[in-house]
Amino acid sequence: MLTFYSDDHRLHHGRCELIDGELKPCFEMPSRADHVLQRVKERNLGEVRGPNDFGMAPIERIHGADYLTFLEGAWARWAAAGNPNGDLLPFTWPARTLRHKLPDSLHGQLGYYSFDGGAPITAGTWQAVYSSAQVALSAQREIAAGARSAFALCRPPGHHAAADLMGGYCYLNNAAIAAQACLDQGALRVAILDVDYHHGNGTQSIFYARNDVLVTSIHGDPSFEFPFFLGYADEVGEGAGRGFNLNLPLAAGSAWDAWGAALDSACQRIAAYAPDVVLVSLGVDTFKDDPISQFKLDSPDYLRMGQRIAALGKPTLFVMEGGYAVAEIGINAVNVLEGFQGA
Ligand code: OKP
Ligand code: ZN
Repeated sequence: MLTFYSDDHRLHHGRCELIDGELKPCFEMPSRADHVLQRVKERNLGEVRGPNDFGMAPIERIHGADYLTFLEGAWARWAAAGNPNGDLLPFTWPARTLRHKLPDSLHGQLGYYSFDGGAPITAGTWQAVYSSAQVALSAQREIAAGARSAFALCRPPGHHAAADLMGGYCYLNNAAIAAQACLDQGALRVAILDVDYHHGNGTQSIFYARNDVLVTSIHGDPSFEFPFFLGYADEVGEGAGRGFNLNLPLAAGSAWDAWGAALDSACQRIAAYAPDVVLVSLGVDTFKDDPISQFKLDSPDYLRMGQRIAALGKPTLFVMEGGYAVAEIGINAVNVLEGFQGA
């Protein structure tokens, strides 16, 4: 299996996030990708390639032009306005009772284009997220050209990013951009399987009214877990997309018995959909020692996960999402890929 990877991810290194009233170093850190890359090499998974540059057009198929302009230019505006000592972080959002009108100010726009305070913009964020999307697109090309599988080692992750909204460490929705590229290059149906511990609210919202992308997700129940405001089982899609969104929320403490049963359900729905391509949003924050999550998967479970996905018998694009137990993230992510290949 080919892996696609860019060193540009290093240009995005947020300093802190607010956790339980304290500023702590961001869990979403560059060493995450380093560990995955190191494990890919250790296990001889296959060649590692840099991304091609497909430009802005495939990104604009998913994200709004105004949002992209804001994201690309935010740091320069922040720097021009003074001498930034910290990262750019939002602190006011257009919640209930407030107007959803784009204000002129940088901080107002930052709140308008985000849904939480967990996605810092730094000097190198735009270059990093742009390259992360190109990594996903490069792996997608491999699938379009006939490969059975490919691995996009994306960082920053993407599944919380909606068409014009960042949050949850995510800015550009790499998986959605790649799924749309599959369709634009001739696929009729793409199935997304989001195995990250957190619900992929961005991916769900992007495809919610469409039936050419089936979105399935297994995640911590939003009644207790981030992102709290999307990801319930009764969200089944709308309009033409009705019946093409499947959420499988699970209780805190879920281990392989419950998780594997949910994976079976998702895979049955995907098989019935008969997709041309399966795209896996591959988060490994379901791991028992993940510092911000509450599932109990163990490292060998990730081999089983890969085997079950392989049994779908479809061309499969793996796109890296979360996973914060930094020392084990490589083992767990590559176990999914090895389970897939060995099956
Ligand atoms: C991104 B991905 C924990 C705060 C959680 C956001 C988590 C984003 C996860 N106290 N903040 O889905 O792995
Ligand atoms: Zn996650």
